[in-house]
Amino acid sequence: MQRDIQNIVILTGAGVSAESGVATFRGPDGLWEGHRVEDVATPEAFARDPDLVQKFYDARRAKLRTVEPNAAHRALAKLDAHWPGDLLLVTQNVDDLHERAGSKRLLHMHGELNSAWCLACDERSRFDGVMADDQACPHCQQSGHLRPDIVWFGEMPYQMERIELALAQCDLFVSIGTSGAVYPAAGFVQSARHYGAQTLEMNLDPSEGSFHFHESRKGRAGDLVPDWVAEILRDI
Ligand code: BV8
Repeated sequence: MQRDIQNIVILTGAGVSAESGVATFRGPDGLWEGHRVEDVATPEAFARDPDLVQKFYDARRAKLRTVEPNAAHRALAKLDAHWPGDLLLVTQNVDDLHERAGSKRLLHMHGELNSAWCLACDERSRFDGVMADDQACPHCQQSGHLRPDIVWFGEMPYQMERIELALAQCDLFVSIGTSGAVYPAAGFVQSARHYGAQTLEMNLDPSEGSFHFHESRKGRAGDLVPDWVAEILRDI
């Protein structure tokens, strides 16, 4: 690694949670009861069949209680605790494994399973129950207006200005466990390179955007990420 790395942006995708037992989207385990994510994770699907979509997210929210962070999540949390420069972990994942491992400088650009968005009062609140049961909003107490606080296809990802600023200021952009299939996240490597950052990918298979990266390491996140964190912390 270059010695003059101060500011780091890390992007993670479903591959970082795979070894915790959380299904990825486009791998062999990537379908949910025969549904492609693209067919369920849309406002149109929610309008057409809210119960199906709520059940899709209720099932994934319940699954969170049965899984634990893995070595990759823990290594990234260690980096968060010890890195003296700027560090922003941007996750596409809607699970809570990065925060449970201890990452603090973290944002969920595609939302979170453990958050509910009330369409009656527009407030968001922590939620770990069953949304298909028409529970009341903790803020306005009205029932039947909660939707998963998830960014669906066709919806604007969260905190894009903050992400773009971090990409403009970073010296190193690292992409871990993502297929590079979904935008705008898949375009972050090009933005980072445009601003002169070094770029590193760690993935089980080369992503769709692998050719954009200066360096690409092939393997499981649970193996590659702890080694990389040890390497970069050795250089500080
Ligand atoms: C938007 C929440 C605009 C749902 C998700 C062309 C150009 C630009 C945009 C588009 C375009 N065509 C269509 C679009 C729009 C669309 C898009 O990109 N579609 C794709 C399918 C082409 N994008 C959007 O709609 C986005 N919004 O563009 O808004 C806009 C502008 C103005 C105003 C309003 C709107 C919103 C996208 C967000 C959709 N929501 N998630 C949910 O989670 O239920 S996306 C979904 O895919 C997940 O968030 C997931 O994180 C994301 C990406 O998937 P990955 O994380 O990469 O997972 P995947 O399974 O694909 O890959 C896993 C990888 O890990 C693999 O490479 C595998 O090899 C690797 N792996 C596996 N095991 C391991 C491993 N690696 C390491 N170790 C292991 N053990």
